[in-house]
Parts: sequence; C-alpha cells; structure tokens
Amino acid sequence: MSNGMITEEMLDTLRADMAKKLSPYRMRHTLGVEEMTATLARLYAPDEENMLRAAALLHDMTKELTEQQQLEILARHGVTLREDERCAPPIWHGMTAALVIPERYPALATPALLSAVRWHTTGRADMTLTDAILCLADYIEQGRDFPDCVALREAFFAPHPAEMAEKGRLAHLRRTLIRYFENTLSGLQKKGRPICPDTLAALESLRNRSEF
Ligand code: DGI
Ligand code: FE
Ligand code: FE
Repeated sequence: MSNGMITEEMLDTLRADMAKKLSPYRMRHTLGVEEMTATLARLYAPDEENMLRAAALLHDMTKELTEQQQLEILARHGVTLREDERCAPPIWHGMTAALVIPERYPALATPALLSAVRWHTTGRADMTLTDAILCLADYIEQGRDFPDCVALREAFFAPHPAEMAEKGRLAHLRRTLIRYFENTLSGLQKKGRPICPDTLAALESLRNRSEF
C-alpha cells in the first residue's frame, strides 16, 4: 500500500524542502492542497492518503520557475511541446514537475504520483481516481477565495459526501469534476486563452463514463 511506502518522515522532508523552495503564498496553497487531498483520500481512496499528500506537496514545485527554466527542463528530457502546449505556459509546470520528481525524489516517483502531478492542471481522458482527487483538491483547497472555487467547495461538501453510499459518492465526485472543468473552460474562454485539448478530453471523458 502507498501509505506503507510513504512515511510521515518523508512527508516532513517534503514540507521542509518545499518551504525553502516556494514563496509563502505558494507554500500556503501547497499545504492547503495537501490537506484537501487528505480529506478527499479519506472519502475515496484511504490507502492512497500519503501518496496523495506527497503528490500535493510536489504538484506546484516548478510553478515559480521562469518560462526559460521550464523550457530547459523539457529540453533536458527531450520533450517537445505540441503547438497548443507551447502557447500555454501556465500548463507547463505539471509536466516539468513530473520530469524532475524522479531525479530529486526517486523513492516517491511511482506511476500514480507522477500521473497525478503531470495532469493536475489540464486533466486528461480517463483520469484515474487519484488524478481526479489532486485536480479537484487544487481548485477547492480552503485557501482559494475566488467565487467559483468557494462555490464548488460548498457544492461538494454541503450534501455530506461522507454519508453517501459508495456509488452515489463516486457519482458526486464525477459531477463535481465536470463542474470544475466547465468552470476552467469558461474562465479560459472569457480571457481568450487557448484551451488545451487534454482539458476538453477530460471533460468529454467524464461526461461519458459512469464511474466517478
Ligand atoms: O498551479 P495552480 O495555480 O495552483 O493551478 P493549476 O495548476 O490548475 O493552474 C491554473 C492555471 O492553468 C490557470 O492560469 C489556468 C491555466 N490553465 C488550465 N488549463 C488550461 C490553462 N491554460 C491554458 N492556456 N489552457 C488550458 O487548457
Ligand atoms: Fe498547478
Ligand atoms: Fe496548485
């Protein structure tokens, strides 16, 4: 089990490393995402709580690098951006974090952790449950006060997911994620920003599946 593999000491080390690396603002957000992933893990994936805490602590580790530094990480790993990715620098940090984690934290670099970090901004078709948990936690962590984030946090917790039967609870997660991606898309459209095909694929895939 992931909880057995990722110890409290490893999480303490990650918190200390990130506190040194990130701005106070980004660190507060990171700790908020860690707590929210833990809450969602207890509802949906209790065996994955520590893996998700680690993913949360690492998810924005490259977000404050310059575009040049991020392009260097991509080049060093032989990654060529598609045109749609190249014109959207805000989505690079999930890719670059997933590339540097195996170098800096090889013991943590499981496929599930790397996938959650890699896809936390855009989502993708057929997201796993743990991908979905990090993605949603990033948006509804307690520190976010943007009205759409507050509204989605309330919409998620108000019907008491802890008291739902498993099937209904998973359907509730799926509906909440659909609303998350709809919010993201309309936000990008309003700002005239390019939309990553992975975000469209994530939404389409969630609409067409019956689980979560
Ligand atoms: O890193 P955070 O701020 O915590 O959150 P995030 O990883 O969800 O990143 C949010 C940013 O990513 C926000 O500026 C919108 C942008 N973004 C998300 N999906 C897309 C996108 N930008 C473009 N251009 N296209 C997308 O599909
Ligand atoms: Fe992010
Ligand atoms: Fe984030």
